[in-house]
Amino acid sequence: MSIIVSASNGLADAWAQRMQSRFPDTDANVFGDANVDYEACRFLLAWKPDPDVFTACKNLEVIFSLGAGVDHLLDVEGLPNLPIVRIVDEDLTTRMTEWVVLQVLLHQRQQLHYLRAQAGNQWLPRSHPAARHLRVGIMGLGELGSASAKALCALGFQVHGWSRSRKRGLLSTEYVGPDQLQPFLSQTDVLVNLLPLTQQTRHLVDTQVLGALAQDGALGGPIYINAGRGGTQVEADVAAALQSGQLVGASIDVFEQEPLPQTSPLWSAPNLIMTPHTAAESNPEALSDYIANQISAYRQGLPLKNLVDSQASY
Ligand code: NDP
Ligand code: OXD
Repeated sequence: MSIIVSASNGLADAWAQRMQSRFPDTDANVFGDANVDYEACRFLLAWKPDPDVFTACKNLEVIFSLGAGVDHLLDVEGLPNLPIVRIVDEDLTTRMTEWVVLQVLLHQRQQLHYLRAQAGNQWLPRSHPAARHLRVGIMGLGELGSASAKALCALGFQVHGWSRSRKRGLLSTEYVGPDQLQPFLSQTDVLVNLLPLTQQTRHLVDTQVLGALAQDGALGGPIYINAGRGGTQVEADVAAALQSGQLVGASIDVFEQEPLPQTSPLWSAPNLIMTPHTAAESNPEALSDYIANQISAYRQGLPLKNLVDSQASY
């Protein structure tokens, strides 16, 4: 019952070593290593895996996404119809919460203005709205969206959310489904996108969605923040909205093509903070116990947790 890792992010060795030390009696290898008995592999740990792993490892039983998102797996040719477990862990959730809160505060507290002023040796105080006067709308109230919502509520922001199904009691105002997208947007000064990439969410955030955000907010116009997936936004529309002032600021961690091509209009868009898909990294040291514990449970006949819904694709 050996373990195989296929990850194109430079962390495959680290994951295999962690699994090997957790299961000394089991082989844990990286796909492509010499002398691996691929037919013995039962567990695949994958991040944007090599499609050949599915041809070589014919006896897989469970696939572990090395991330909370699974779009990187679902479109790989030859993906077998097996249970897919995604990462749901406090370490990853905390990292994402930190990033979201940081970005909301950077815009609320006018940090881009102060960085520009400092670069020009200028002392330029500017007032900022109180948290209680800003309406933050979170698209995607799952593991990550809910945690960010709680943290922002604790700081005093007015937080509401939009998802596919109602989360009873999480927030006083929740919007559900396509019919409630417009009312959700019209009450939003700061839009936080934490949606998975699915057929329904692809290119959802476009000129129309950005144009439907509240225009009368305390920051003088809306802010857009995305750490979900780049494919959920139309990047040319986001860049145009920043250029025209329709958006007064944005923070983006995820892009349709990564690394972001040099030709992207986002590189020169004003008031945009970009990070290179580092909002919440899946750290092998922090997260290997989560996967190892699930493998142990599975071997004992216990159910797997945090399985991907193959119909919903997340
Ligand atoms: P979850 O599956 O827990 O939550 C997804 C949320 O999105 C749910 O609330 C779901 O609604 C909602 N949703 C899905 N489809 C739709 C739709 N069509 N309309 C409205 N709402 C929808 O995922 P996580 O919170 O764990 O992760 C979210 C995403 O964050 C991941 O898929 C990944 O893409 C991204 N991510 C990015 C990272 C980074 O470093 N930038 C790190 C980790 C994750 P419902 O609750 O009703 O099911
Ligand atoms: C993830 C990611 O999905 O890092 O976990 O993007």
